[in-house]
Amino acid sequence: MKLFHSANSPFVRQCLVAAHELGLAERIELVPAAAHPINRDRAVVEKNPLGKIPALITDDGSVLHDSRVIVDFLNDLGGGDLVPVGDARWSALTGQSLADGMLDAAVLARYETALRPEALRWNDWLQGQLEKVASGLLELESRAMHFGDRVDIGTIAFGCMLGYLDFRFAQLEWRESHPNTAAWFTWFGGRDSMVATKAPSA
Ligand SMILES: N[C@@H](CCC(=O)N[C@@H](CS)C(=O)NCC(=O)O)C(=O)O
Repeated sequence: MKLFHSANSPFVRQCLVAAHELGLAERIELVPAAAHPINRDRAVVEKNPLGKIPALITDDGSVLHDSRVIVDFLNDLGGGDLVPVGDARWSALTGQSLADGMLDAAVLARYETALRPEALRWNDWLQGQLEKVASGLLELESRAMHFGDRVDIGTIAFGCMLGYLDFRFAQLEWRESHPNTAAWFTWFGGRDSMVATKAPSA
């Protein structure tokens, strides 16, 4: 399998964390990609018209995206239980949805400050994105104390989202006002799968 990859992408990281947890990491060849909303990486666009990463090319040549589909596929391939069944399924899926929505907002906020020319920036819009992150963190704070030792699509997504905040938005100092989340992330962030996939400069 080949995975279009950037070590800075929290969505790619979710796939890699899942692969490590499932014992599949060795079977994935990482293909460096420079996904960018304007200067689109043509090699990625050829496989994923959206030009976004992650995109996975399976051993039979099929192309899978986005991160949720890839994690689900890897879980199936590895016979894992990262996608819970029964009642736990809906909570895990909704957690994944919340974390991914926070990441979408954080990545857009990052693009706004790192990519958009200064004269075109719109501070209200930026603040709106950061408010999504803030209200998501509040919800996570009420959930984190119930996570226990869960490792699934929901907790993986939350872990990678928090890792991205540490990487790109350290100034938010989210730990100070979210102690339950901080305590949980001390444990989750120390898992081998998370350590092995940490962004290099984080
Ligand atoms: N919903 C997608 C989001 C992926 C995404 O936004 N990836 C970013 C990199 S972190 C990207 O490819 N950005 C390039 C673009 O927006 O065109 C997923 O879960 O995989």
